[in-house]
Amino acid sequence: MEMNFAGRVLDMSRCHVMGILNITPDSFSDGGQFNRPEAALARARQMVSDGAAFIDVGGESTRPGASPVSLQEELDRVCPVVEAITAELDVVVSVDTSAPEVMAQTAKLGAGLINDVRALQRKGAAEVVAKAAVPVCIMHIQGEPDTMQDRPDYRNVRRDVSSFLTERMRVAGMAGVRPENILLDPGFGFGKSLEHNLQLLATMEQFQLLGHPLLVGISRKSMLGQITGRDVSERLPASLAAATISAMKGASIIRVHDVRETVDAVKVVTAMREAG
Ligand code: 7PJ
Repeated sequence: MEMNFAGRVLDMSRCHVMGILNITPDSFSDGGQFNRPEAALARARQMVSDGAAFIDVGGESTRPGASPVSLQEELDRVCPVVEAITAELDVVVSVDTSAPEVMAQTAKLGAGLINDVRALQRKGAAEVVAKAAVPVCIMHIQGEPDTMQDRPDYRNVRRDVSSFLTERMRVAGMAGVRPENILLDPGFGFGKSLEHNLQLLATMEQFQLLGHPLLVGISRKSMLGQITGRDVSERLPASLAAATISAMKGASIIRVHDVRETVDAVKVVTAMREAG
């Protein structure tokens, strides 16, 4: 199960770590201190030497209540960083965006993955991804980021998330996105109560039946705060537990803030798997 990310070919039957690089002034967990391209590049270098196979560059905060960012502002934040990382580092650059224009421009600059938490629902997004012929992560979300936690509601969360992903894959396919370029993500925390998140975690392996590699992001999320009572700065142990569970349940990419520690946790799962 290989996937080609702008020339970098990875075996998706293995588990890889994606480091989060927020280029937002209001990022909830790093305070947005990696604002300038040079500082962002330094952080990316560190994550690559810690073992990240992907760097996920994001210029829009999807935190509930975050202020919206203009297209020009998002382009100004993200493009220089994508350019700098692809020029220097041996890593797949992923771009966390829902804006078709950002997808198009960053794909031209060498981005190897489009990570859209709105599942290509913005007008023209699927067409841009198809034309760029770049892999895309389609994530489940219920509602819009600013209001999604108001009243999350499902008949059966696993089945509802599956149906949504299947429908979004159909729309992407109609626009010309090739199946071998699609990754899926159940979208932890995106319009979900703690119970919904736990049901998705418990049944994660079933999403493999959809036939695409899985990407999972749980790092430092509020569901871990709800379980442990810990503040965001003290959620590393809980994040490692969630990463380990995800790796055991077949996730191909784990999106995290703490790359070095997560790489070690994933190595234990991989070693066990290779021995068995
Ligand atoms: C996710 C994401 C996730 C994917 C964010 C945060 C919120 N992209 N972007 N999956 N979460 N694919 O990191 O807490 O879970 S932003």
